[in-house]
Amino acid sequence: MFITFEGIDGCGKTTQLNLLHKYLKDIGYNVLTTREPGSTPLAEKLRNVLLNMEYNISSVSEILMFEAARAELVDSVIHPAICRKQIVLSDRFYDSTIAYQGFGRQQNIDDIKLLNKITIREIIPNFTFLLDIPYSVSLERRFGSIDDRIESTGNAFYERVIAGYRSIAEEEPDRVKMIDATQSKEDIFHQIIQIVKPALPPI
Ligand code: T5A
Repeated sequence: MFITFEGIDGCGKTTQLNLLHKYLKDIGYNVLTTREPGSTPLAEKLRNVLLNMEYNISSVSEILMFEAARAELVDSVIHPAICRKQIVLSDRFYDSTIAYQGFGRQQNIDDIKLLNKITIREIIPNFTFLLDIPYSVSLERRFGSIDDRIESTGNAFYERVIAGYRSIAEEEPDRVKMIDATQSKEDIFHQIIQIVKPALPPI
């Protein structure tokens, strides 16, 4: 089983992923968590470049670096873990590139979908939890932390990313479950569990 968490920066992905990880481990599942970009030595190096304010990266290079990080992660971590029947939870996956680079940076979405198809090797999440918050809430939750290269892009960019995520959820309602993430952590987790529990494989 493969579950991904999506949404704009500060939406609470990591919080919910950690709660689900603990819940599944406590009831006896073998769970692996990953983050994008990252979770392999090369992908973590690409993450440092992608988020670093020092670099002025073209939109096309940015897409290709996110895709390269994803290809590394899928090949060396996610695919083998799924073959071992582990439950994999990922903090972001290919929807991020459609939302941020496609909608946010206004790059060609069909081209991104093709690149995603190449990198994911037919690994599609069983569920994707889209934690939906307004940009103002993202700013509140990130108050006091220093913006990285993506976070510094600004309001109009994030409004397009939010709209992009919502359209992905509308296109694929069976996979992408959109949750109002302005609710409490506990209420959000309760909704996630209600969806995940009936679909869990036997231990
Ligand atoms: N990116 C990534 C692309 O542009 N294209 C791509 O293809 C990919 C893969 C990666 C950046 O790269 C971009 C998107 C990103 O800009 P990241 O590692 O995913 O960055 O980091 P962020 O999205 O910035 O994630 P954060 O760790 O900042 O935020 P999370 O994980 O969404 O939120 P979390 O759980 O850390 O919570 C943030 C704060 O809010 C509180 C938490 O306690 C914490 O303080 N919080 C809540 N407060 C109130 N109510 C709730 N329900 C709360 N839930 C959490």
